[in-house]
Amino acid sequence: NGCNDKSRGSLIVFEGLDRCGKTSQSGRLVSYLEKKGVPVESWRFPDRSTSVGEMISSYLANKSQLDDQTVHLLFSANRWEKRSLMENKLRSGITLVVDRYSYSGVSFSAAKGLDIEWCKSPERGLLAPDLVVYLDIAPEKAAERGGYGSERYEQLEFQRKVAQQYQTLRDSAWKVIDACLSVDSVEEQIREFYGLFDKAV
Ligand code: NYM
Repeated sequence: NGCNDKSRGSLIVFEGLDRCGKTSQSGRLVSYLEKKGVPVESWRFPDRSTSVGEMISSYLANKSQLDDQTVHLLFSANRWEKRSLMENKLRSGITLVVDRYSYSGVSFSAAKGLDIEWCKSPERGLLAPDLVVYLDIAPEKAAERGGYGSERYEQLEFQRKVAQQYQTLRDSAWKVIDACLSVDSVEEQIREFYGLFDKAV
């Protein structure tokens, strides 16, 4: 997807279990790229600002009940509704740093026992990331980090299943980083991966 086209922005995705540090590390990468003068925007999924996103948010907060297939398709629809905007941004040279994407969609739903191929199919046709940063942390370690919040899925037993599903999704765009290193070392490694990736583009 335009990997050798310098005028296009890059799609960089952060993935990992809840409390692995994605949000702060993706924020740090955005600040770093801004300082380097790279046009960049920070994105996240679910995007809770749309009406689909509101339904997801209320489900995650346990304020509404939806069956597993329905919420899976809502998460996917939430990415589809942003697809053309994302494509336009990338085309206009903006790099997008995205906190969670299809890998979360598939891993969290497959962890509930849904068929993984079924989970993947609504993701087909979404934009493929150029670089995936997977912040690797043992579920037990993540649980120790100030504890989970009260949202759905934020439980050790479930996160173990999610971690297993993530492992089946690793592909050539993935860079795995040990999320138990210090915040600064993780940041440093992400910059290195970005540098190698940027040179290769
Ligand atoms: N989540 C996120 C899914 O189950 N499917 C998806 O497609 C996405 C993008 O939502 N526990 C789950 C993972 C998280 C939760 O995400 C909310 P966050 O990053 O905590 O706002």
